[in-house]
Amino acid sequence: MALKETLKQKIEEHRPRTTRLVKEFGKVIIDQVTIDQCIGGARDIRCLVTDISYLDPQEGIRFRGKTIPETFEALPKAAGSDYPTVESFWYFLLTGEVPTQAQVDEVVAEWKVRQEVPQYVFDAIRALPRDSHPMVMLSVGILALQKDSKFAGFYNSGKFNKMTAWEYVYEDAYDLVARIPVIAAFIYNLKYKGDKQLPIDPSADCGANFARMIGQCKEYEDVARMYFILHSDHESGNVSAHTTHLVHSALSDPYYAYSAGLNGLAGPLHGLANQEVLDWTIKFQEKYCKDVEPTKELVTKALWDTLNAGQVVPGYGHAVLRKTDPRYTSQREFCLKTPGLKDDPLFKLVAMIFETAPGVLMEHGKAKNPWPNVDAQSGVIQWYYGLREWDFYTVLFGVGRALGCMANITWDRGLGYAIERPKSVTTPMLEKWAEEGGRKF
Ligand code: CMX
Repeated sequence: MALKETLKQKIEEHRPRTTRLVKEFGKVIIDQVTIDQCIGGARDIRCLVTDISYLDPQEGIRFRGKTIPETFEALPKAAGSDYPTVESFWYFLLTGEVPTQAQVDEVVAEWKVRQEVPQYVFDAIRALPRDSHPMVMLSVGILALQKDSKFAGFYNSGKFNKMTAWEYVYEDAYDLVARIPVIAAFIYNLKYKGDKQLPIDPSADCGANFARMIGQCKEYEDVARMYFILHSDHESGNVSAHTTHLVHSALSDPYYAYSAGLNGLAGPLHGLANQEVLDWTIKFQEKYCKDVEPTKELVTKALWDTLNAGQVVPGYGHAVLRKTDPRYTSQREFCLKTPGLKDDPLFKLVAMIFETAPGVLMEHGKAKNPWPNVDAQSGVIQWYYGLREWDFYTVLFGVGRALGCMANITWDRGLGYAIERPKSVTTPMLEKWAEEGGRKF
């Protein structure tokens, strides 16, 4: 069955479950909120729902119930590759079903039609100062696409219908995931390659096409596939996914929603951490290792210098995870099995930081999770393949994250989730409830 038909069936089968939960069990209590959660970033409060992915603090992410190795194992692979195509993963995220090769082929063919980016998007990005951060360019590019939003068109048509609204979100979402790699490649060539643009390869899948559009080698095709899949989704509470969900909950179309999500991803505590990791590591080399090989002692000193300066160690810690991020492990395994990369001095240094930083962070005693997250390992792979402009790394994250955010808001509309509107309280209220030992209901 074609992707949209499968999705339609899944959404229609799922709807009664959501309706029943709200109607019959709407008042069942599933969580409580403490003052530190209220002031401390709503950490751990169970008030979002998604079936696209789930993040276990110990185990890490599962996409549609599958761990990262299980996901890579289950999905049909790109021709001549050990990695699945991004297109097959898109089918899987949306439907929860592993597609057949024929279903993947259909998505690959449709993706090619959808990936054409209108000229006005490139013009809007070109009009920006060339030294704008590439995340600004990406966010502007996505927002520029809004003009032709099918969801906005449907809403404005006077025929808006809650039951079919998801179909228009799906159309925009699919266009967006197909176009964002092309926009990202355009930004790369504009900013770092003197605007020498490379054409779309109509014979290639998303990963291969991206590699070719940024002038990369054949091996990089798997890097792109792996990278976009690993960064796609991390349940709903992270800043980029949550922002996208929140903005779309006002029935803002997918372009408004994802442009906003990207602005959140651009924060150094979230997606920008991958650029910060490279910045930290290169500065470490320049400062401490001009004439000597890096050692654990030097790494320890540099980590303490960072912490004593009141800064965070980028790439370490997590709001939910309490173990090494399996997205880190997956990328590390890629490095270890890639000849050249496993002996690369920067990879060796990142490996040394991995051996050292958790102990330092434990001794420092603040971070609840001293282990590396996805961002600690991703930059070194890009660096090895010659993509050394590290302010571009968050753009790569943004291309991958689009898959999860767009799958999520398609389902948000399919299940008719409400506009998001949590309740605020005031400090005097908190002080009163604190003295009374809790709020009296
Ligand atoms: N280095 C130094 N201090 C850290 C730290 C780190 N890597 N991680 C957490 N801490 C500190 C926090 O800043 C906080 O300090 P204060 O009490 O002074 O405010 C304290 O430890 C407790 O924080 P936490 O509960 O362990 O972590 P949070 O849930 O508040 O924050 C995160 C999570 C990721 C923002 C934080 O670990 C961090 O800043 N890490 C470095 C940046 C990073 O790698 N971000 C990328 C995360 C993955 C992604 O989204 O891409």
